[in-house]
Amino acid sequence: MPKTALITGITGQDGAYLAEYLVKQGYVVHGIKRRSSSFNTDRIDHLYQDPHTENRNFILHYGDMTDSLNLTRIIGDIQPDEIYNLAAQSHVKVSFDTPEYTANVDGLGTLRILEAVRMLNLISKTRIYQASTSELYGLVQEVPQNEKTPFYPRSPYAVAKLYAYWISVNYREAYGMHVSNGILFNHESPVRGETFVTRKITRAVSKIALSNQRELYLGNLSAKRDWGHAKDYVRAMYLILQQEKPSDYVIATGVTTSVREFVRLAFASIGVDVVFTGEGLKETAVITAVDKSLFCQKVSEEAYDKFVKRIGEVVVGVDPNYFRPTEVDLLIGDPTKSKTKLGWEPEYDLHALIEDMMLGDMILMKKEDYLMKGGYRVLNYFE
Ligand code: NAP
Ligand code: G4F
Repeated sequence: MPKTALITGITGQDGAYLAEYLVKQGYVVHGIKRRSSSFNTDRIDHLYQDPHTENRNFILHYGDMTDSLNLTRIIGDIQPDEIYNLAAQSHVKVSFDTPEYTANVDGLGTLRILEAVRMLNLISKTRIYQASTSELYGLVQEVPQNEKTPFYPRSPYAVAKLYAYWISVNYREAYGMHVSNGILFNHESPVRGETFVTRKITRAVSKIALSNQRELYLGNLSAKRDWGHAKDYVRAMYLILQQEKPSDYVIATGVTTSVREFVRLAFASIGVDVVFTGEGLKETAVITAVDKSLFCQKVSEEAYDKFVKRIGEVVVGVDPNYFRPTEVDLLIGDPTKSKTKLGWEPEYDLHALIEDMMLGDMILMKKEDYLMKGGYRVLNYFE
């Protein structure tokens, strides 16, 4: 019999990569998606199977992390071998605007899953992965951070995730459940949500190169993150649930980079040198040189002629609206435990990650460029 997995948050970045990975491992994958007024399944459309297909191995259910009855019914119907609880209001800045909702989904949502498994007498059958986060370390108490580093959350998101972390540990200890926390550091990809900083940068750099955007505005350029690739990180989730005993693991690359440096590397990947000058709100990045052959190879010859005229101009500025009331300044993980116990190794370094994201966004933005230039008649509903 193939194993059955249930993924909450299957329409998100990690949900999509994990679903694809588990289908390849021979699993029957069930996912919970929210009802929304427009399609929210872009990332998993390639896995979709018509409901009339026999022996489907990819099945979606409507549900919501705020609805206990719905979650309990789905878990009872499927009786999964593994649950990957990835659903969350996952944007740190947005959690300051929606703290109660974030607590409900990210904190209590986890409790709802755990309680459903307990009430349905699935404790001996169902293993649970909880999507914990390096945001728990917040105002870091130790550098680098490992499984024993004390937590100091700095946002409503991180506080909600702190509850989820500890309620998972508590159910493991109180009821002997196979529940594990993956304390994942930032991981990105070409399908990363568009408002997280890396994707905001790779999208903007692509648009700026095609002359469809003049400037990019960011918040705290000095924040440092340990950025990996989501493809590598979903493999770690799977490995965590294959362990005989449940435990908590840091998943990270062990390398940290500032937002400022990420911007510089994204431009450099298409042959553009930018230099940062000024301080605080007055800090800007200016184009200083363009490598013609790399730019033409990665963008296009047509775009080069226009872009090269921008040497000396500002392309990045600071907008305080993107600052957070409390910031996490530095994250860098120590993945020793996951490397030794899980045998996990990331395949992507930061350069490979940026190449992958820039390639994806350049293709996307070229398509948009084509559409903007009249390749497609945009529907106007008020016409
Ligand atoms: P993401 O792209 O924002 O995906 C979040 C998923 O949760 C989406 O499928 C979303 O549905 C779903 N969701 C949100 N609210 C929900 C609700 N009320 N009920 C049901 N589903 C809901 O996040 P991600 O980057 O894949 O991250 C996956 C998980 O890992 C999250 O729990 C996140 O907090 C955690 N995490 C992420 C990172 C990272 O760097 N990516 C690091 C550490 C931990 P829609 O598509 O409909 O919005
Ligand atoms: O890309 P970010 O929004 O990610 P953040 O806050 O680190 O959270 C992500 O990673 C966590 C793991 O550590 C996850 F748990 C969480 O769900 C999410 O996936 O911001 C990264 C850094 C921050 O310091 C932020 O202040 O970039 C800084 N930043 C600077 N300018 C910006 C911007 N962030 C965003 N989103 N937008 C900006 O314009």
